[in-house]
Amino acid sequence: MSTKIPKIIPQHPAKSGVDDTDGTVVLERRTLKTKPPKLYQVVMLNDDYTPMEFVVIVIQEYFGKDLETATQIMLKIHLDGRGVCGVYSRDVAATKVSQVLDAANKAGHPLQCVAEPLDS
Ligand code: TYC
Repeated sequence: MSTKIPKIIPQHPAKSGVDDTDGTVVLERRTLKTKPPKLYQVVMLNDDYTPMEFVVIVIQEYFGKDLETATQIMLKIHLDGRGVCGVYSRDVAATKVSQVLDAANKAGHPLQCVAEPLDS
């Protein structure tokens, strides 16, 4: 007695499904849709102790802002409690956070920043 084993035909994923022509079935379906990577904003937080000049230097150094823009961001953080320094992919945002926290720790300042996912 012989058992009939359905043949698996490699197909273009978008065309996966039942092949009516010879009765064989494609068992695997892969989607072609790739979503753009999630973005993260690096948010810096205010505190009462970190010098304004230090925050401005950090924003210039790690977020590529010029002096005027860095000063505006620092003042926004000082007044509102928080401010966005930049928007990046997850890994880059995490690296920026580490760099800022490292620099702040080494200088003995309590400056904090976090990466927050953006809705996409
Ligand atoms: N509030 C601080 C001060 O008055 C300045 C400051 C600004 C600290 C932004 C942190 O993320 C910060 N010295």
